[in-house]
Amino acid sequence: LSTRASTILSALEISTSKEISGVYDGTWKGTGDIVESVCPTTGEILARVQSATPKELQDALESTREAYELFRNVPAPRRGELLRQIREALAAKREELGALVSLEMGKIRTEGVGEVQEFIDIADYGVGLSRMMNGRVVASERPGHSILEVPNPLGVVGVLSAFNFPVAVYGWNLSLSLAAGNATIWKPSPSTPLCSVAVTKIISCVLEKNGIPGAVAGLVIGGKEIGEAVVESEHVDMVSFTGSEAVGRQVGKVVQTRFGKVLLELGGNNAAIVMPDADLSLAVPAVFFGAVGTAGQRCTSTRRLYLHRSIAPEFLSKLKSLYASLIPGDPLHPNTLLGPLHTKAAVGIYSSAIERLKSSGAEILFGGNVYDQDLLRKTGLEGGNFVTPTIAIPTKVNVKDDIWRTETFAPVLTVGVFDELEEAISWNNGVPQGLSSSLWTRDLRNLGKWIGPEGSDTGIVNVNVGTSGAEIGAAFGGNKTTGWGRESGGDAWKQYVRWSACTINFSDAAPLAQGVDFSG
Ligand code: UN1
Repeated sequence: LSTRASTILSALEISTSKEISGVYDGTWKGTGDIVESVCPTTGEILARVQSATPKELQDALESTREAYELFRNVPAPRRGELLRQIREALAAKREELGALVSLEMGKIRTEGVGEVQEFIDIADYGVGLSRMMNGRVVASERPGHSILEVPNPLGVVGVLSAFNFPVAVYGWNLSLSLAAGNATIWKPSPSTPLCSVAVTKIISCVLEKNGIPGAVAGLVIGGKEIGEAVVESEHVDMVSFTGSEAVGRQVGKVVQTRFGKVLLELGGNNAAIVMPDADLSLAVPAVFFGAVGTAGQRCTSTRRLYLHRSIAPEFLSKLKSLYASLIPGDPLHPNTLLGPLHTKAAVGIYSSAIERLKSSGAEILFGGNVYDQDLLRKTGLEGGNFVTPTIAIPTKVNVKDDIWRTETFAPVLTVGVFDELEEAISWNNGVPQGLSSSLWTRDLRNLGKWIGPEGSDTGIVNVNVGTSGAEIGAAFGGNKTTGWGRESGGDAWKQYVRWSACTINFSDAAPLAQGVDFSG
């Protein structure tokens, strides 16, 4: 193993000499297929992780269930105290975990550390929430009666997360779920197993130290069949899934068939709209970060750019110079802004998207190719999945066309020019996905239109803020084929509880509602 990798792994007490257990339900185990963690920057195999066998998964599901049955009786503020300790333990390893995210996922260091910070933030939020998950008292129409709305723990929450946020998205789910009194079982992306092992180690330490069963935060690493088994399991009350639309559609159907709860975070195809009165000194760098940050691998990455005709040439020339300043590099290096794509397969998807754009007659204003291997060899990055961020201008905007409708998980930005805001909003809304969108303007009238009933139909609707980089306080999620799920802040916690409407009679009579008389 390279020193670059072994320093990071040993700082997190991940053994580099033997195979790593990928299942935790109070004890570490795993005798299933081997999952390899491959560094997207160098192609180096970082570790071999033992996944769950079907039997180990069933055992873990049972342990999680048992852990829930105990944990649901722990008072909520006490659960908050556990989250506070988890938050402290994560903060103590912030830099190390952030570096591991960069090493294994490929995002740049500040974003890797930022992702751990996002977990810390949502854990803080969970601490507060643990004393504020209030029900309500509702006025009854009957004398001497009261109606209570009581939030109780839900059960077991299965969290299926994606490679692109291997720490934060689990953090959103764990924090709310734990505050609510549930046990979780985490099935991470099989291509980022080390991040999930490192995070689970930190959390299990806190739980065990407090005498709480470790299966309250279980882990099962594995491939498709393990994911399917979690989704099908009657032990799992809610499935929170982040990933592609195609898989999400399956997950939704299967969970619905057994009447479980489901929370879906699927694709994004996010647009930024720039009005003539926008402050370009803010809008250009924001679009640059939105489209190129994380090498275009956020669900919230900017994929479509709609420019008002009057500012389009100036905007594009400024944006192009920012693109031209990019040098691909090791994401662990503090000066790098552009890391690799996560997998070789993603490079293929990038290339076919470029082909499709070219064959449709689109102008490639910038990029459009995989990085020159000779250039990469000079910096020792020839094993990495590097592609040039691309700006493409199709011959026209037709949101019915695949060029505009498909989410390509790579840094490809497609540009269109409009004359009226209404036209740009209709393009924004014309695609199947509905995650994030961003309008750049100083004019209140545009803002009102954008956030109102005729405005953007996405879950995240920003003004003078890019499409990506949401804080934890707002509910995160999207509409339409994005799956309608909401995670993180806002009222998202309300999905992680079982609501009971309790009508209580304190009187000496038993009147029926609506004045119904059944006395004969
Ligand atoms: C994702 O892309 O899956 O808004 C999550 C953002 C981050 C979370 C993204 N806070 O970009």
